[in-house]
Amino acid sequence: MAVLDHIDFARFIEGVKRRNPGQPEYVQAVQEVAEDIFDFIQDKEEYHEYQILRRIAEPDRVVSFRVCWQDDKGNVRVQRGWRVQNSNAIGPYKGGIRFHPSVTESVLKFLAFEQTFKNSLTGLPMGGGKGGANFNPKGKSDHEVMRFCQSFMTELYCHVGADIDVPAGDIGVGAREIGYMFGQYKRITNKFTGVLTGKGLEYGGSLIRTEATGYGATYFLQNMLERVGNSIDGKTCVISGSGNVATHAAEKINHLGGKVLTLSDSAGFIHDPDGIDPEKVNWVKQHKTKRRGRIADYVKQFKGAKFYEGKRPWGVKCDLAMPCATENELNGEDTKTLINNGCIAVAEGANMPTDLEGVHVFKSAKILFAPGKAANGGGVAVSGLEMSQNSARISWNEEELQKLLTDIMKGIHDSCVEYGGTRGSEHIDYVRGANIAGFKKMADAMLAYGVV
Ligand code: NDP
Ligand code: 2IT
Repeated sequence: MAVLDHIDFARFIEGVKRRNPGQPEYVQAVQEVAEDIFDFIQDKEEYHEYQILRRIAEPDRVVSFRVCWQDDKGNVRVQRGWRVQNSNAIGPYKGGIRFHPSVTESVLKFLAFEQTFKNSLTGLPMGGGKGGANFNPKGKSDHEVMRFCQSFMTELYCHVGADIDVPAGDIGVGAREIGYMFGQYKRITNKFTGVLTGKGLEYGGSLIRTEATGYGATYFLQNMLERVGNSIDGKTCVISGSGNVATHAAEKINHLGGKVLTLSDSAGFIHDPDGIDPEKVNWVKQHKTKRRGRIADYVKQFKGAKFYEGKRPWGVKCDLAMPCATENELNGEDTKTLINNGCIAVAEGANMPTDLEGVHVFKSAKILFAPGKAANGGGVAVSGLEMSQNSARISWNEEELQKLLTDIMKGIHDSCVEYGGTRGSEHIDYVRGANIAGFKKMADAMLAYGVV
């Protein structure tokens, strides 16, 4: 076979930018991974010959569609929906659905790209995908959300399936939305299959799926600390977000003896110096999911806490940090502030919450830094276990699932250690470890398929 010249890094990134105009989040995600992969594949001729990196930086397909729905006043509304099927090299496409006004093709492409590496790291047979719409669920009635979900699934159903592509939740998509979408899929196809994960327990959902991402990210943090003879016990932790991932991370930090100081939403953050204990976390969960309320209301409920409007929590002095809200919520300045304030470990519950400059700061400061694709893999891992249970038409108990989740998180941690170490140093570059370990499995499967 004719072999092209080894392309250099700058030319590769230029090409990615040229082929994806106006898609900064996607370019950022590819660049962060490529920085590590270039070095790894340097002397591995097959990966060059088969253009593995170039092929990975091009989604298998992107489907986009119009989603028409009617609001409660009878107005016709139009949204745009997408499903990005990034790679099914090691299993059916798998990844969440996001409903948020900020959703664009670039955001979903970056999420599907990250998801592919994350799913590979779990060790389960899942490819990577992501979907969503620029729909804002905030302020919408249950009936409006239901009509939107039904219309969205009416467009999506022909692209997904239990052995094809299995969506789940993400920002703005939780149990309620999954229920509406599953109901519509079943209605259209007359099939009861594991086409979605994160389902209710009454209709094929798995125990601990709801908790899995936040718990898993905290287990990862604990694994990193234990490796260097440290622990979460007695440490303070700053958390951003107040949704599914943030509240379950807060819950687990409390279980493991840590003290949670902050939570946030898109309007600002609350700082509670007394600690956001389990009872307070429960209140936040109820307030954000059942009442669809705002984090600012926390200060009316619990004395001693303060709300900082329009601000992020990274200036609060802490030992540990868990960004659990959204992408690019931590920049280079924020990462320096955390380090200067004595933060020793960061585990990303969100996807790509640290921007490229921030990643470089964490890497060169050599603190314990777990990227989202490693640390937040617990959610999709339990989704993978939900798929297995659905295929076998059985349900595992909580104890079995808890054990599987902790084992999978330890497995991801150990893969990062295997590929992220440097000879002669105790330090682990978890970003490099995750990128290389995630890449290798996928790349080797692609080699087995030849040029497809
Ligand atoms: P939720 O919708 O449950 O919560 C999202 C939280 O983040 C809310 O507090 C929300 O505030 C805040 N937020 C959302 N967008 C922004 C923004 N642009 N600026 C500031 N705050 C924002 O979502 P999840 O908890 O499920 O997801 C959080 C992160 O975790 C995302 O990056 C997601 O991709 C990632 N993730 C989720 C997994 C899961 O299983 N759910 C698995 C792995 C990763 P507000 O209420 O004001 O919108
Ligand atoms: O980013 C993620 O890993 C998720 N939103 C969960 C995906 C899934 O399929 O459970």
